[in-house]
Formats: sequence, C-alpha cells, structure tokens
Amino acid sequence: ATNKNHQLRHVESMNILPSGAGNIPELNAVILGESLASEEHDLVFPNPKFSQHALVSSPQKYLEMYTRSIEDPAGFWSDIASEFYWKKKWGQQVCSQNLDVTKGRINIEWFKGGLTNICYNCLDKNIESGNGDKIALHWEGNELNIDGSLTYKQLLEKVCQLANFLKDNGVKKGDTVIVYLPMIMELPITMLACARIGAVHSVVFAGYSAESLHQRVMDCKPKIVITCNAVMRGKKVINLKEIVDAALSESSQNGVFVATCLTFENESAMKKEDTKWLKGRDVWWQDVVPKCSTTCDVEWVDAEDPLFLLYTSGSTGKPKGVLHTTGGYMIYTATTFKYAFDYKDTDIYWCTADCGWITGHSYVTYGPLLNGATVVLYEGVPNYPDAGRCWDIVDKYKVTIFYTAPTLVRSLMRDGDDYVTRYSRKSLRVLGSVGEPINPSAWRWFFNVVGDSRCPISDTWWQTETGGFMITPIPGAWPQKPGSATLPFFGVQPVIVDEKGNEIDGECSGYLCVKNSWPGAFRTLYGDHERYETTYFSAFPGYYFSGDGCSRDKDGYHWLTGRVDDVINVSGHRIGTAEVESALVSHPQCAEAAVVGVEHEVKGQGIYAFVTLVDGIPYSEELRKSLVLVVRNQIGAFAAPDRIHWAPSLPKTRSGKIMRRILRKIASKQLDELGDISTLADPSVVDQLIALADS
Ligand code: 6R9
Repeated sequence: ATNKNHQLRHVESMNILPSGAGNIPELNAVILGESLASEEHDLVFPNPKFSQHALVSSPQKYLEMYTRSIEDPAGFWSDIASEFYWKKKWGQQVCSQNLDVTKGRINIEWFKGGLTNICYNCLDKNIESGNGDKIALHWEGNELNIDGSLTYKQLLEKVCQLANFLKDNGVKKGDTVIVYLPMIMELPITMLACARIGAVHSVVFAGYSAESLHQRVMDCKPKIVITCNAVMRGKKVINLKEIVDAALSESSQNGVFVATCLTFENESAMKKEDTKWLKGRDVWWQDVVPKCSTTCDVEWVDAEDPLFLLYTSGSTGKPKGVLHTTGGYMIYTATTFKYAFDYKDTDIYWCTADCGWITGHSYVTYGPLLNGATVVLYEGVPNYPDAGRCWDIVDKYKVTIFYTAPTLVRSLMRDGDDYVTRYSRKSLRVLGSVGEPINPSAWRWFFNVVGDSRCPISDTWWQTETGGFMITPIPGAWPQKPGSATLPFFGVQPVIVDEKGNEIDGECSGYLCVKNSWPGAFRTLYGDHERYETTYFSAFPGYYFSGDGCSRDKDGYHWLTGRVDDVINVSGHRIGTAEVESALVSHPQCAEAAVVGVEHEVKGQGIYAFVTLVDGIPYSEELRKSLVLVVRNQIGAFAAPDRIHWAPSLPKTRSGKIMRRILRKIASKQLDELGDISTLADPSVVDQLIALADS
C-alpha cells in the first residue's frame, strides 16, 4: 500500500469520524479520559460551533483536500500559488525533485522560473487590497508601559527606508546580511528589507555568544551586520553591541571583514552615549535610515533564489546553514499558517517565539504577514514582571491565536492557575504548541486552564529544515488527542520506517521520514551540499529523514517521541551534544567530555555533562562554575549544562567508543536499566561514576 493510502485508510476507519455531530454525546468540547485505558484514546472533540465556521470543517473536508494534495500536488499547490503575486508565472513544471541518493544529486525545486518577491506579497499586496491601515505589528516592550504599532502602510515605509540604506551601502541581490537583534520591530523590518532587495538574511538568535556569532560570520561572510545596542530581558540589561564587537573583531583577525555594523539605539535599554563605538564601521540606525526614501523598487527574484540562511545544530560540532528559497517557502508558510490556525481576517495573532529561530521566521514574520494578519511582538521574558504577563498581553491586544512552546506552558503551570485566571482571556480562539512533544498533562492544563476548555490546540510538528508545519491538527476538522501532533498537513507524506528503512504500516513506531518533497523544504546546507545529502537523505534512501522517532496509533495519529540522533532539545532549542562537548574540552583543564540529555520538568530536556579532567587537576566547585561558563561563552546561556558530573574516566568500548547509552542511564538514575556492560574496556568505571553522582 502506498503511504497515501494508509494515511487515508487510517482516517477513514477512525471510529471518531463523525457522520454528523449528532452522534457525539456532548456537544461542547469535552475530554473523555479517566475511564479509558490509555492516553491514546483520549479524544477532544471540536466544538461544533467552532467547526461550523472553520476553514476545514470536517474530517471529510480534510480528506478531500488531502487526497487532492497527494494525487495532484502540482494542481493543488499551483492553485494556491496563483492567489499570490508573481511578476512572471513559473515554468511548465511546478515541482522537480530527486530525494533518492542512489539516483544522483538530491535536488528540490518548486515554481522554478517564476518571478516573485515575498516582501511584496507580505506588504504591497495587502496594501493594494485595501488593508494598508490595518495594524501589521503591535510591539510590546519589556516594560509594561512601553509599546508601539505599525500599520501595513507604515511597515512598508520602514522596510523601504532600510532597503534603500542597504542598497546605498552596496548590498546586492544574493549578498548575505547577518541580523543580531532582539524582538523589536526592527527585526521583522530587517528581514523584509533584505527580502525586498533579494539579499539573503541570516538571523542569529540574540542569545548566542560572541563565539557562535563569529562562527556564523566566518561561514556566510555578510556584507553588513545589523544589531542594536542592548535589550532588557526582565530586569537584566544585555549589551548586544559588545557581543557583536567581540565577534567582529575575532572575524577580522581571521580574515573576514565586515565593513558596516548598523546599530539601532534601543533607547529603553541603553542610551547612545553608553554604547561602545568603532568609528568608520559602526552607524546608528536612527542617524541614517530615517533619511532614506520611503519607497523602494522590488527586486523580482526567481522562486528558487535564496531567501534566508538559518544556522541550526546537528550531530557534529559545526552548525548547519539551512538554506530556504523564495517561492515554495512563501506558499508553504502562508498556507500552513492559514489552515493550522484557522486564520480569519479578524484574528490577532501572537507567537512567543523569537525571530532568531525558524518559528519566528515562518510564523512571526512571513506566514502571518502573507495572510495580512495583525501580529503581536513581545520583547521581554514571559514571566516579567510576573507569571501573568502573557495573559496581560493577551487581554491588552485581544489576542485570538496564541502560539507557544511546551516549556513555557510547563513553567507557567508550575506557577499556578491564579496568574492565568485573574485575566479574562476570552478573546482566545486557537492555541498552538511547538518545539518539542507536549506532554499530555501540560496539554490538558493549556487546554483547560488557559483556553477554558474552549480553544483547540494545534500541536505543530516541524523543523528548521521543513520550513513549515508537517504534522499538525487542523482546528475544527477532527478530534484531538492530548500529546499527539495528529495528522499530516496537505501535501505531506510522513512515513515511519524501521532500522532497515522499510516502511511500516498500521500501528507502529520507528524513524520518522517524509516521502516526496513539499514546497517549504530546505534546498541545501549552505556551502555543503554533501553534508545535506549524507545527513538527511542517506540513512534511508528515497526519503527525507527527520532525526525524530515517532509512533502511529490505530487511528493514524502521530506521536513524536523525540530525537534519535545526538541532538538534545532544551526548552525547544536544538543543541548538539557535540557542540557542548567541544566547548567543554576547550577549557584548559578539561580532557574529555560526554554530554547527554536528561528529562527536565520544565525544559523538557536538560543538559548533563560528564567531564574528565587533565591529569592531576582536582575537581572543585570553582572548576564546575568555570566549565559552565565556558559553554555560556562559546554557545550561549541557553546551552549551559544543568549538571556537571566529574568522571575520572568514561565508560568506553575496547575500541574506545564512549557508551552514551550507559551515561544516559546514570544521568537519569535508572541504575537497574544499565543493560549489558560487559563490552566495556573497564566495567568498574560504571560503579565509580555512580558513586560520584551525588558529589
Ligand atoms: C519548529 C522547530 C526541530 C525539532 C524536531 C523535534 C522537535 C518540534 C515538535 C517537536 C514534537 C512537536 N519538535 N516541534 N517534537 N512535537 N510539535 O522547533 O524547529 O528548532 O529545528 O527543532 O524539534 O525533535 O526535530 P527546530
């Protein structure tokens, strides 16, 4: 059976498929739970009133659209693409692809030959259709009384001014621009300005260290770097300019010179006068950008011209530059946003992700603006001044769609219901979750307490590499199961394979792959197409391999089980164990390090590092601190190990391979599950490590 068939069969055979809402006992959203044997059987039915007005109102409607998207992808996607503006229509072939390494170079193209511009489609097109005075961005500052907003027209003017500045400073189509900005309006403005002139933006999350930023500068050699002097995160001032200065000075010592560093004065965090300045290189945004013209011609680019580079972690120490192109990404982010959140023109949308991650690219900036949505941006941390801030923001802007990460849900859940229930939240209509599996208890709290048992939750599974949602509920269309990302989005054919790469059908679990490409797929790793092919397409020839484990239940619902490679997921941030290890061993007193993920109540996974010290060096609290610091400095605070475990020696096989399986068990204190340790070169190492666990 083809995958398509079994997807459909699963949905068709679901006993919950309504033949009209009439046979659902209670018509309000209801959790059947307690009496059922397993979590998998908990069904949360859509509220019929919600379904009635939903874009996809029933499983049948989904099936119709899904079937067409699989049987006729060219027709399905070109119909959608035709709703956007193309300077010139794409060529004869909507999609050409090879995902099979045994058949030659991996290659994916969508809408090739078509000329378009994503900035034009986000702004000019919405203005022309009469939405110029609609709010595009609401910005909420870290402090309670600092905010701002821009209409679509105003946003376009700001974008054009920056685009003109970039052009005047020699940035041309295809050039790279590194963006190191916090969540202020200048961040989406910068992304859109780059897109307008065909420049490739590479946003670096402003929590990365100088060393990480330097690495990225070396890899993509930007024409210009855009930053701001500082940002407030809660009560802390973070001096971003200092980090950029350190990164750029290291890069120039290594032969990569950045001529211009455009710096926005983020007044509420730091004054101009207090900012360190390199004459000749540094330019204040406020001095130059407002002087530029508020109109700027669009650079029409091929659908397959690059739009952005975004670095992400893999299983080796070197970050991967994920490259997305223009046309397919545009169509895919717009469509997934629309359906997975059941978007309506009247919605006010808030996604708590930072634009430094893919979620901020696809679902703060591009997806929502392509739909003409009103987007809320929040500069600060979600629990400042207290754990009620999110709901304060929801009430202030009458947010209808709220999209966040399980780690935030868990942390707010721990702070108690009171912070939530003291706000009305009655504007909320749809909730969303992303970044890691959401555990059923957090799901229920999110649903019952935050959403007053009224709002469906879109638990969206996807990745930096996929560009947009891959497996996601479509609110109103079918019942949800707490903790399951449910069913594939239109055009997506997820398959589960065993170790040998055989597709497995029915109720099963294994490695999650995708058959055939979708428009939002990444096209290569910047400057390293070979690594692209080996990392994603070689393990299971013929498929894209996600790196995630997944099981599928009898109803065809998907349950993501986490990474199966050496990547850990800390608060929804992807961190390679190798990256942390290489930071640790750069410490002069650290001889060797092995890092594993352990379950963490709030972060999902925590970082647990075993370290072997240089001969003769004693382990001490001071040394522990300096080991944590070296990781903060090399990667960023979000990658700081939660636990350092001194290991006089590490468990290794006779061929010298570290047995992480054993380390994981020791870290999670599952000592009765150590398994076979007889293949270790020195099995006594295990007891020694266990004895040191509490030191
Ligand atoms: C969008 C994003 C991707 C990895 C992915 C998986 C995990 C993301 C998830 C999820 C279960 C979800 N992940 N969403 N796991 N359910 N709804 O997070 O991209 O930073 O590249 O991370 O995150 O393990 O492989 P990215």
